Amino acid sequence: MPIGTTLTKFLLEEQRRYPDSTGNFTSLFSDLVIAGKILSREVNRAGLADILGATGDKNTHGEEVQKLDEFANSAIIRTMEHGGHLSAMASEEMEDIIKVDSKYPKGNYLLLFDPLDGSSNIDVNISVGTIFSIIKCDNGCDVSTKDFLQAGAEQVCAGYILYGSSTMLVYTTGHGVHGFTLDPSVGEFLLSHENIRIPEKGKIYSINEGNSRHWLPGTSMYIEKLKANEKGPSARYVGSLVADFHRNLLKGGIFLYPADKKSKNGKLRLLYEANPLSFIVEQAGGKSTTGDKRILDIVPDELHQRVPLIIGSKLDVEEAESFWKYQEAR
Ligand code: P6P
Repeated sequence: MPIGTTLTKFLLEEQRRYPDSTGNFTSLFSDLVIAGKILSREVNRAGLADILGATGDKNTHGEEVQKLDEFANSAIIRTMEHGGHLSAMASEEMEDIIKVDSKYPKGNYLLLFDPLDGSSNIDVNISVGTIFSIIKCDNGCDVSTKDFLQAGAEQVCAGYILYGSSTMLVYTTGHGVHGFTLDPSVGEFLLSHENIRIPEKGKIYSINEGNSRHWLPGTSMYIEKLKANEKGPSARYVGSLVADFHRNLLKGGIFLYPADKKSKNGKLRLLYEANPLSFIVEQAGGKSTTGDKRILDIVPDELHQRVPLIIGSKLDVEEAESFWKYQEAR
């Protein structure tokens, strides 16, 4: 498709590939795009509105809730709940699933999302992002938490919206990874990166070296090996998952948030962080693992479970995996 094609047109072209499609998914995705445009506006004016800073509340994980976090969470729920395509949603900001109110029609999709990942960076104007995952629910509208506990390989769609120097939406439905850049002057996401492929090997590694005192031996050995190499990679770590992932997706590289002595399952969440990014990276030719297991094969036990995440260029991830035999029992 030509550069500059609108996301709406791209989605309709995608839909035409399936003669028996109902258009439900396209409509669902279009609602999500509206939420992304709303969040882009708010994130880009956060410094002006009384929307910076923390609310003083804590989220389900005891983390400080930033005002924009709260706005993003409710904006997505409000935009998505009446479309008639979802039975329920799950948000990083909320302990329990959000069932679509009975006053609205329901559909057979479930939406999982991290409304504003990296939100601690908001006040210092560092890129943040929304991450989303769409799965099917088989039993119609009688949905419960267990319907969300599907392996990442079951995802219908995964994507993220990066609020950076420009706002980009990147997604996959299993037919490649495609990137769209928001043109605020027309209020449309325009095709800018069709069929993104991650380089097989990169020159960037991303890990919080401040945690090195907690690292297990395999992690330490791998990072030391990278550093010992004369032509080794550069370190790049924003502390905002979507920003670090997106840079590595386009340029090649590896992002690691491994299990360590302090966090036996790492920090990042399986269902609405690791799974969607893993679907994307595999569709782009990359790899995503816990160090021992393919992320997309993990059958979740709970909605907000954490998982170690090593994700990026295929050869880089495979090299990291070769060191995981040295990890002591956690
Ligand atoms: P640390 C942001 O809080 C986040 O969830 C991700 O966006 C980011 O990759 C990670 O945590 C950073 O965590 O412990 O390195 O500050």
